[in-house]
Parts: sequence; structure tokens; C-alpha cells
Amino acid sequence: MKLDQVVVRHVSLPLLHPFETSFGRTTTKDFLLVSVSADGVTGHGECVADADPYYLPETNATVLHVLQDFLVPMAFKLDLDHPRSLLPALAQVRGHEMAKGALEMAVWELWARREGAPLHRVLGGRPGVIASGVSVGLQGSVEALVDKVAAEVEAGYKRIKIKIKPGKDRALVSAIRARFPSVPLMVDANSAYTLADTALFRDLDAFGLMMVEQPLAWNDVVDHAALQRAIATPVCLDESIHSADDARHALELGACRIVNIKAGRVGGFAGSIAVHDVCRTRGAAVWCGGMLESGIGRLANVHLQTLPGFTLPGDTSASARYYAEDLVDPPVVVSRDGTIAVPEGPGIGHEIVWPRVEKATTWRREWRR
Ligand code: OSB
Ligand code: MG
Repeated sequence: MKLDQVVVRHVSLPLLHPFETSFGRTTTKDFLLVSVSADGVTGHGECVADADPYYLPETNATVLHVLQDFLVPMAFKLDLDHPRSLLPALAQVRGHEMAKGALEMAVWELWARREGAPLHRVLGGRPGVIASGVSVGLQGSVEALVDKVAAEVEAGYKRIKIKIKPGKDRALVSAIRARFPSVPLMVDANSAYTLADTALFRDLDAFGLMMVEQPLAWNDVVDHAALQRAIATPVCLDESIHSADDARHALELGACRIVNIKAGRVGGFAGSIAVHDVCRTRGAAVWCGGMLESGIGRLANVHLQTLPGFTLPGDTSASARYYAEDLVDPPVVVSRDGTIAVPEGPGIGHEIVWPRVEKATTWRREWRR
């Protein structure tokens, strides 16, 4: 398969509620939507880069640059036998996993549509449902957070993740545990702490958390290994893992026991499958992270987490928690039992509502082979 055309749209969608983490507050989701065409069929991939480099170094601007000047010209030279061949063919470009991932996921989606198959089938997953969890951002007060968590527990979500940062940690966990002694609960620090905070994480051991996600620096595994040795709660890595080798190194060092897989952070679906396989072989659980995606990226996440190693509920929750109107129809919905149905239609499996995409598009670039 030779790609004929690549289109990149910059899409700006207002969030229903601001989402706050230790690295900042997001009120609008600004992302790049990559569309690839071959022989009259088009597939789509949602990029997970943000406008700013606060989560990881890539931004929408670096993604555009790397796609335009390197990845798209390289991809136009290929004759692909399968989407899994794309990521290795882009290896001359070091890093830039989010740029690679957006292009690569669009190619898998195109491939699935060509086959008339749902994405999960070409990825090697299964039909059915996936277990849904939520990520709750930092709130204005402890009471507001507990109320928010109560609403999500009530809605049926199978696990609750809360964001923490220095000064907003113990008290939040303690208040939630006082009200919900046994709800599956975890925290995500987005790299806000150092080894000097080891005592805090020892204290958190008392709350029976499922895991603590990325407590230390985004580019560190050595200190995470020291922290994991010092605490009972499993450490989960997010920001630190960009490839199967990163996962292997982290597990080898004892830096984590669980890995959060975001396809866009590991170069796309082939990278995700490779991280998944490394973890599965070594007995480490994985789950699927989220980046506040629109329905396009959200559905890609739904399909990905049907692979057998995704044994823990992920961060894929209902579209309605984020957007007044999603870009896909139907939107992603969560049942009363905390599950999401895996679509059976071709590709991501729900219709993309193009008038809504066009309305939210602020600029567009297009390249032809
Ligand atoms: O660290 O998992 C994270 C959102 C933006 C950036 C980083 C993260 C997150 C989330 C939200 O936790 C997950 C979601 O609901 O999409
Ligand atoms: Mg995280």
C-alpha cells in the first residue's frame, strides 16, 4: 500500500470543565488530526501532543514540523505490506513519538477500513466490552474533589484516579478513603515529586492504592526504582515510557510494576503492542491511558485495550465528561456497569461528524505523493 495523501488539521475543542494536573490547567483541547489516504480510502489518527511542552517535550508545532519535513516525505516513499512496518521505517527520526504515533495510527485505521474490519481485529484484540476508569483532575477544594469522585463512583466507573501535587496529596487521598474505604483508587503525580518525598509515598501505602503513577521525573527510571524499593504500593510509569526498550529497562531496574500505555506516547499502535508484549512476558500489568481525546482518539484507545495484557481499567471514560458535542456519532458512552462497548464497524467504528470537525478546525495542511 502506497499513501497518496496526508492531511493535518488543527482542531480546537472547548472542554466542558477545566482539567488541572500538577503541570497545568487545560481549558481547550488543541490537537492535530492526521488523515491518510490510499486508493480512495482514508484513515484518521488523533495526535496526543498539546499546544505546550508541559506533559512531555513535543508540541503541536514540533509535530507539524516533523511530519511535514521528515515523516510524511519518508512515508510517501514506502510500499507498506502492513501498518506494523511503518514505525520501524521511521526509525531514522529519533524520538518524536507523538508525531510518529499520529501518522501511524491513521495508517492502521486506514488499513482496518480497507479490510472492512474493526480496528481491534487488525490490532489482534477481541470484541466485547472494556472496563472503564476515570481520571479526576485537581479541584478547588477537598470537598469539591470528594463530591466529584462520589458522582463518578455513582456512575459506575470501575476505578478512580485522582491527580496529586505537592501540598495536595495526603489530605485528598485520606478524604476519599474516609468516604469510600474500598473503591479501586490510584493517584497520578505527573512527575511533581522527588526522592526527598519518599516519606509521603510511604504514608500513602496505608491507603491501599492500586498504584502511584509517575511520581518522579519524566525522564527518570533510576530514582523510580529507588522509590519502588522503599514503598509497598506499585509504581506505574507513564511519561518515562516511549518504547518497548524503555519498558524493558524500567522493569529490569524495578522502576515500576505497572505501565500506562498511551499509543501516541510510544509511536503508535505497533509501539503499544511491543510495550504490551514486553510487560506481559514479564508479568507486569498494563492499562490504557488517556489524553482528554476527542471521540476519534478515544475510540482508538477503546480498541487498543482489547489486547489481553490490558488487565486493569484504563482512563478511557465517556465523551460527555469532556465535550458538549463529540466529533463522533454516537459518542463514547459508559454503561451502568462501568464498561464501554467495543465497536464492530470498520476502523474506529463510529461515524466522524465532519461538519463538527470542520467547524472546530483552525488550520489545515495537505501533502500529496
Ligand atoms: O498523565 O494521564 C495523564 C491528561 C492529560 C495529560 C496527562 C494525563 C491526563 C489524564 C487524563 O490523566 C486522562 C483522560 O481522561 O483522558
Ligand atoms: Mg499520567
